[in-house]
Amino acid sequence: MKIHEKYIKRCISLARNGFGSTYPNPMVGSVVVHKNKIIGEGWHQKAGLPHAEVNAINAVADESLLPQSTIYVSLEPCSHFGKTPPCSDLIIAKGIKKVVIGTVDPFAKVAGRGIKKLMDAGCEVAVGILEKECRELNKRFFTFHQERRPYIILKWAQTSDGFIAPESKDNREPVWITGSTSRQLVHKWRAEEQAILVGTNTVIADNPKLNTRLWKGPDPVRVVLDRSGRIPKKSAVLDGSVKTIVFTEKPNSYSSEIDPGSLQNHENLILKELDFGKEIAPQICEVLYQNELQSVIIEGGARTIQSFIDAGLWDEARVFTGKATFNSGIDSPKLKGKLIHEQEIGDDNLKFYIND
Ligand code: AOF
Ligand code: ZN
Repeated sequence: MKIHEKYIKRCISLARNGFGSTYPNPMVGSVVVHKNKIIGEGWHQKAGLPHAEVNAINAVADESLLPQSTIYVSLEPCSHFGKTPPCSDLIIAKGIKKVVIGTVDPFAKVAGRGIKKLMDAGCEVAVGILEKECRELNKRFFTFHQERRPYIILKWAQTSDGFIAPESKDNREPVWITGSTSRQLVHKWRAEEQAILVGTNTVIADNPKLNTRLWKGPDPVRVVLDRSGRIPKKSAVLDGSVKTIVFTEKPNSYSSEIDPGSLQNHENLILKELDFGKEIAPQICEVLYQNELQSVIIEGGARTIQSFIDAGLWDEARVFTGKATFNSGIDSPKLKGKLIHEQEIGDDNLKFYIND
């Protein structure tokens, strides 16, 4: 029904106001409609603060209109006592009889129970309005709860002749394939995800800081693969300035090699044992899930990215192609995905793929 879609669309744009501040909660928006007019709006601002429905209901000036109103919400109203009391109880208590919901909540404590509560109380409930858009809005939250792993974004830059890096050799200077605007965009992306992952060779070749210094935003948790401890212990990724998970074969000998004096915060360094003889991607996903990381951006190198592609463990790929050519070097990852968007950024080309 078009009218429902119009109001759920409004819920989605309200929800987006919470982008970046609701984690681990989803972004949710809600409107209260009386006689085809919005009389209250709200969104979830931050975990621990009231949910969207509470804010929308509180924004209604004349409470006596609520029993003749419809409440719209982009995500199923909750049914559990978490940091706040259940929204479905509030809706019932306020006498609201009609509830229109974008999509079911995948969170195990809710997952249909909010809808059931409302229906048992005699509310008229419609579910699945702009469902795809409502799930897309919280793609990280949905993937995390349904697949029990983080939402995975692959990012790399390749030359126009298809190389991700020049031939590996020790002590080479980092080589830039993309321009400054693309680099700034990557820092924005880093600020949007909860974790950033790189493999050993990327750290050795580029000594990346993996932070968001070109953009205002939080630094993601660092995830570093260092099978046999080849990464120089003075690398920027091991400075302990943010939480850092290092996957290695021998965590015990690893920790003894790290100079405590070079670490800004020792507790930020978490060493995890990984069986590199088996597929690594599922094991990494499991640890990130246990650490409640809902998303990760994987920034290289080719082998690390390829191991996630081969395991089918990726959701999006963002691929820059620069004007430069290397003639030889390390081949860029091979991926079969659906191209959904393409744009030019300065002299670079950027393609977005999804795994479908
Ligand atoms: C809603 N409306 O606006 C949001 C919901 O710990 P709590 O109490 O904040 O509950 C968090 C869970 O509630 C979260 O995992 C998700 O399932 C749901 N989020 N529900 O009714 C909202 N943000
Ligand atoms: Zn709620």
